[in-house]
Amino acid sequence: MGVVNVTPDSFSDGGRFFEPAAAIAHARQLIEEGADLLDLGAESSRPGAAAVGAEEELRRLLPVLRGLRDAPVPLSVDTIKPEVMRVVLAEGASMINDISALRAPDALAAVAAADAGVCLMHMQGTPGTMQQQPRYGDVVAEVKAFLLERVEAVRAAGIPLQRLCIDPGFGFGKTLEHNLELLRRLREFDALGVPVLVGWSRKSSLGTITGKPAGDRLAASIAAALIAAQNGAAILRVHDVAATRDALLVLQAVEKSQ
Ligand code: HH2
Repeated sequence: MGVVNVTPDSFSDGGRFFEPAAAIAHARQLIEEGADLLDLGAESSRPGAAAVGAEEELRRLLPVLRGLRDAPVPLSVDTIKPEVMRVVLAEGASMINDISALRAPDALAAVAAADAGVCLMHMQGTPGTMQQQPRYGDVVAEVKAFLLERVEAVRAAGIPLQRLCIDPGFGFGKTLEHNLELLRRLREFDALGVPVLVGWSRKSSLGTITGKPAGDRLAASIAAALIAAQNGAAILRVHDVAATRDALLVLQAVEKSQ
């Protein structure tokens, strides 16, 4: 899953693809590099990011979504707002990636009404406060219990299991230690019976480990992506598609050679 941030303030590439033409060109580049799926986002979720209203979010998203109508891969939209979900689904989006796991009132109904995929992500707190003091007993057990509850809520709303994937939400209300434990024990999420999506690309935990800024975390991002793939992740949400794809091809070649 290649990331296309149509934002002025995303943590690693804010402002680079804010203009529709730049976002569309970037999306096409990621497809060329081998992305199987794109995730379009118009509201940054980095800690402390400014909230964006639905109208502004749609103003950013729609020209890009329309410009990619002929794209050969499915388009996901990263949003927490039901009013945005309804519009982008009507405009041809194939998937909703919701960092709040369809918890907004009316979000379940907005997605149930369409035949789209959904990513349900775990987050402790909100982007404004989530990194202040994340706390868990057993982080894997608590994230799993939350996602199980959301999977059940989504199924009760009439959305079949085949349309879902889940995401532990790396960096969303988690310390470095929480993120590492979730990655190490990622296989435990297989018990939920839906594909697992993982996003470690360029995240601050990688900066803590390597001492490098967001623009210099490519090698660290690839290492995390490969560990996630080896631990069962089905979808990797990444900014650097070409390099991640090469790394995955090596992993797959080794696995096939056995
Ligand atoms: N991470 C980000 C945004 N959306 N969605 C899912 N499902 N999983 C993630 O790990 C995830 C996500 C943050 O990355 P990015 O979009 O590059 O940054 P920003 O939120 O600042 O736009």
